[in-house]
Amino acid sequence: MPRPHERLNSLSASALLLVSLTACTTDSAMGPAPEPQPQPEPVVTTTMLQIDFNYVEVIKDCDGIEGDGDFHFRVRALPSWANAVTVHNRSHTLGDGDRTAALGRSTLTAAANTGQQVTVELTASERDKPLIGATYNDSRMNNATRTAAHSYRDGAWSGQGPRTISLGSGSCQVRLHYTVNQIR
Ligand SMILES: [Ca+2]
Ligand SMILES: [Ca+2]
Repeated sequence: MPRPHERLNSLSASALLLVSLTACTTDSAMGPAPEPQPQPEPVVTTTMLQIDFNYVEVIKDCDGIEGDGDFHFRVRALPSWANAVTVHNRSHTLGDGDRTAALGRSTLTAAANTGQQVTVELTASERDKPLIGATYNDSRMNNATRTAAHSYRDGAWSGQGPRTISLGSGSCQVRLHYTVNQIR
């Protein structure tokens, strides 16, 4: 024999069930079911990142008293959701303290999912020519590469603002200057 309060709970549950069933019955008695409405397109939220590749600066030209350095710079943006973008891929003759012109701008749009990433990559070489024989890359700047990653998390991109990527050391050094801005 259930105790009084248990019995009351049981009655309440039955009453709720009854109300629920009654509601269903009433709805279907109101007439034919309404036409199914077309489903709205799912909202795709996107984010937009703008990267200005400002210039590559030659800090030390890898040639010293022999003259200006004979550089080749490649700059790429590598989005995790799309193909790599080659921003710049050219040779330059530059001495200590010289810099390239502006390299360009990449505007990248992605689904706003945490984990999206853009890697900025600088690759540089400096050519030397012996008195006799073929040119070769200076061993201190021989397709040197370095990257910096920017990732999207909870609505914001990491590493916004002015950034740099440096290659080399001592008398053979270059540096990419770029700026990261989240547009959306
Ligand atoms: Ca050199
Ligand atoms: Ca050289």
